[in-house]
Amino acid sequence: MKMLAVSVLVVAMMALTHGADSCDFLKEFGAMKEKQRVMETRLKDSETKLKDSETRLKESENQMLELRNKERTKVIFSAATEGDRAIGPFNTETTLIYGRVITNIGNAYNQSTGHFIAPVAGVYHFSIFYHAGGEHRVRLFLYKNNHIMAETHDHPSMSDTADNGGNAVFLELQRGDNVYVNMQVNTYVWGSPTATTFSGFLVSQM
Ligand SMILES: *[C@@H]1O[C@H](CO)[C@@H](O)[C@H](O)[C@H]1NC(C)=O
Ligand SMILES: [Ca+2]
Repeated sequence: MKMLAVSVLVVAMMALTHGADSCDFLKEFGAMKEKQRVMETRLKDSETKLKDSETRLKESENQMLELRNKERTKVIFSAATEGDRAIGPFNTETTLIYGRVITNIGNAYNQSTGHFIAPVAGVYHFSIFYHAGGEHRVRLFLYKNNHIMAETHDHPSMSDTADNGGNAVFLELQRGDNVYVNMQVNTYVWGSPTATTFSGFLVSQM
């Protein structure tokens, strides 16, 4: 509006000093007003475009940060049973405690409970291996919350002196899901700090 007032003043002064007739004066004034209107519209368009660009840039930045955070989330653990001793048999299904932590990046595995709690939603990979005397039954269940997702099983026999077995599985987990290994009733494994292990890692966040 200030610009318009100045324009009016300039045009009025031109009209006075040059003695132009009022018709020319009005024409010129009208043309200037139109030019100004066009320029104001263009300025508004540019401002809108700039705002759009800023919004898009902000969105891109947020997406980049989100991706970077996802990449930084590392969850990797390996744990083994402790001591060189028999574990079991028990008269109820019992969680096998892998008390010796080998690797625990992200601290999602708890060696006092034997539970792995997913810190983020995603696809995880788990594996279990065991060693046991062949004359005993071995049966380990890998649980997700209250559901058996994988197991490893060996029948008792007197003809083999030792068993080694295992299993591995990919699981889709929500944050807070609980993964652990139970020994079936009346089964047994050899508690070994190297042969009987439970491992897992986050493959991909979702
Ligand atoms: C592991 O579990 C025990 C028993 O629930 C708890 O007291 C302890 O704080 C947990 N450790 C970690 C590192 O979360
Ligand atoms: Ca056997």
